[in-house]
Amino acid sequence: MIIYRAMLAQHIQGGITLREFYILLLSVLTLFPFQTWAKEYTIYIVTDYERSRMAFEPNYIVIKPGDKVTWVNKLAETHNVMTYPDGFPEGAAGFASPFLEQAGQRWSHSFTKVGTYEYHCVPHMFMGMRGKVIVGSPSKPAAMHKPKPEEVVAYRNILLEYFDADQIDAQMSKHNH
Ligand SMILES: [Cu+2]
Repeated sequence: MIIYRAMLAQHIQGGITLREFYILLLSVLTLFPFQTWAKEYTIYIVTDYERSRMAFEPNYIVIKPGDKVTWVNKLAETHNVMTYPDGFPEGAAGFASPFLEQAGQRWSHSFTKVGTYEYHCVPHMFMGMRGKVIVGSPSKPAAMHKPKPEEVVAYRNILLEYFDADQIDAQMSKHNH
């Protein structure tokens, strides 16, 4: 660190001192905080009765930390947006929206921690209604959340309101919970 500072001081010789450089850097960061550059993304929640298709569009996006994603329900059909119990990076939090039932109803989430977020719609999980948000760069498998047994039980209980136990257990073992 000391060597680095010395090198930096050499590189800005003749201009400003290192102290002035830090003061300048600090003022720039104060004037243009992180949030200034945050972007907003929209994902449509699509209900297509004719093709028996329920989907998030797009179902894969890459964003930056601080960006906000808003899910918008296109039709008056019940959907939600919920991370799988192991579908978010270690040290981050999962998320779950309330049920969106009306056309035009929306829900937003801001992402701060880098990594992979895998989510689905609980009522239409078995129709393949899922999506992925990559914040910064994808998580390595070891960097994903490992749900505690009680988290898995709580998740299974939510699913039991919609599906048969057999279906759920087959799905959960496939997903390696
Ligand atoms: Cu759905």
